Amino acid sequence: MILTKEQAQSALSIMVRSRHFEEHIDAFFKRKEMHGTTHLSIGQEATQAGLALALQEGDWIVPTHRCHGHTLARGTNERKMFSEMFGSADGICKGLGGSMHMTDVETWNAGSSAVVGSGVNLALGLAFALKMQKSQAISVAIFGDGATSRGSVHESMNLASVWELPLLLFCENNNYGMSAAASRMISTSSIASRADGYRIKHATVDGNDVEAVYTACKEAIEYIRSTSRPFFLEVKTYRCCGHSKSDACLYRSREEEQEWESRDPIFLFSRVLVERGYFTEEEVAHLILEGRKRVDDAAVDATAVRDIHINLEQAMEYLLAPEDEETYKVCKSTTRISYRDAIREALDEEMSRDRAVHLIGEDIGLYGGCFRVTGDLYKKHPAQLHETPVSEEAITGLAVGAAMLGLRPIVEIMYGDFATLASDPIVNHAAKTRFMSAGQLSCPMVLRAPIGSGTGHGAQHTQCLE
Ligand SMILES: Cc1ncc(C[n+]2csc(CCOP(=O)(O)OP(=O)(O)O)c2C)c(N)n1
Repeated sequence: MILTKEQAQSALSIMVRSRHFEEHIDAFFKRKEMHGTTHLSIGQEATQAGLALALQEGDWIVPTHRCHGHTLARGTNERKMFSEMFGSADGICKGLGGSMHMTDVETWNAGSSAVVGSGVNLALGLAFALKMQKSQAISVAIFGDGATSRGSVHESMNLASVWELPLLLFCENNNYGMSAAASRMISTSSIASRADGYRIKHATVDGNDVEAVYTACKEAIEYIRSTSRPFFLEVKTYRCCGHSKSDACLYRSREEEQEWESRDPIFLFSRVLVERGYFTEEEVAHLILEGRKRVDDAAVDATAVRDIHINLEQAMEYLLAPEDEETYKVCKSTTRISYRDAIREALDEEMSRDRAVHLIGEDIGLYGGCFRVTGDLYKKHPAQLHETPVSEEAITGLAVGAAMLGLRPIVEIMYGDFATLASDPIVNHAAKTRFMSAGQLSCPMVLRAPIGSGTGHGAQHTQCLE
C-alpha cells in the first residue's frame, strides 16, 4: 500500500521528530540536565510512524519503556514530553510519570508499563472494555521481542483469543532484549509463530520500511475490526543505540551495527519520496529541517519551565481517587445472613444497578464459584459474568486496563494465596496508575478473595497474607 503524498509527509515528519527528540534527550542526559533513566529507540522510527498512521481516533495504545517515539507519533506535544522528562509541572503527567510513563489520554495513549511485558495485560483490558462498550476501536499492545517470553504475555494471548478481543499485538523485534539476543532466547523459529499456539493470526514485516509497516498494520487492524479477533504483528527492526544510557553494546559487533545503519529508515524513506516524485531532494531537506526545528523549539520552551514542579500536596491529590460519600449511605436496614450470601447480594445489586460492573474469575459460572459465592448469578447477568482460564496475572491486569476505560471490574481470585501471582498488576499498576498519570486515568476495580478461610485446605490455600 502506497502512502499518499500527504501521509508520506506526515510519516517523514514523525520519524524526523522522533529521532531528533531522542537526540536532544541523549544530550540532556550527557550534560546531566536530565535525570533518572531513559531508553532510546533510534533506528526504530518507521515502526512508530507506520503504526500511528494506520490507527484511528479512539484506538488506544499501550507502549513500552521505550515509549517516546510512539507517544510523539500518536500526537503528544513535544514540549510536554520534554517537560515530563524534566519532571516539571508542564509535563503530560505533571512530571509524575517520567521517561517510561507518558500517559496522554487526549491521544488515546494509556501509558507504558516499565515491567517488561505487563503492558500487554493492560492493553488486553482496554480491548475487553472496548468490546463490552460495543466500540469499533481497537487496543494496541506494543512490546519487544524480550517480552514475548513473559508468562503473562502468553496468558494474555490465550485470553485474547478465547474471548475474541480487538487487540493488535505489535511486537517490535529489535533483535535484543537488554543484551540478550532474541536468537538465543526464543525457542520458536520466529517470534510471530508463538501466536500459533493461541490460534492467533500473525504476520512479519520489515520494520525499517515505513510503508510496509503501515500496510501490515492497516491489514491487521481491518482484520481485527471485522472479526473482533486479535492479530500478532512482528515488526523487524534494530535499536541503533544502546539499551539505556549506560550501555556500551559489548554484546554485538560494529559490523552488525553498520549493516543496520545503512538501512536507516529515515534515509530509506527520503530516497523513496524523491524517486517517486513526491518531493525534490531540496524539499525533503527542507521538511527534515522543519521537523528538527519544531523539536528544537520545544526543547527550548520546556527548558524555560523545567524548574517549576508541583508540590507534595498537589502530588498527593493524585494518590487516591476522591471517595463518593453517597456510596456508604445505601444501607437502609440490616438482616442476619451469611457472609457468602451477603457478598452475592452485593454483587447482584451492583450488577443490576450498573452495566459497567463485570465479574471476572475462574469457575464462577455454572460451578458457582469455588466457595459458591457467585452461585447462579451467571443466569441473571450472562453478559456481565466472565469465566476465565487459570491466569491470575492476566485477568487482574485485564481488570486494571478495563477499569482505566470506565468498566467497574470485580476480579475473583479463588484463594487469596494465588493473589501472589497477580502482585504485579496489583502493586505496579492498579495502585499507581492514577498517581503516575496525574489523575488522567484511574483504576476503580475490586479484587475479591477468601483469605485465611479457616477451612484447613493447606498451607497454600488458607494462609493469612496480611
Ligand atoms: C519483568 C522485567 N524484567 C526485567 C526488566 C529489565 N529490563 C528492562 S528492558 C529489558 C529488555 C526488554 O527487551 P524487549 O522486550 O525486547 O524490549 P526492548 O528493550 O528491546 O525494547 C529488561 C530485561 C524489566 N524492566 N521488567
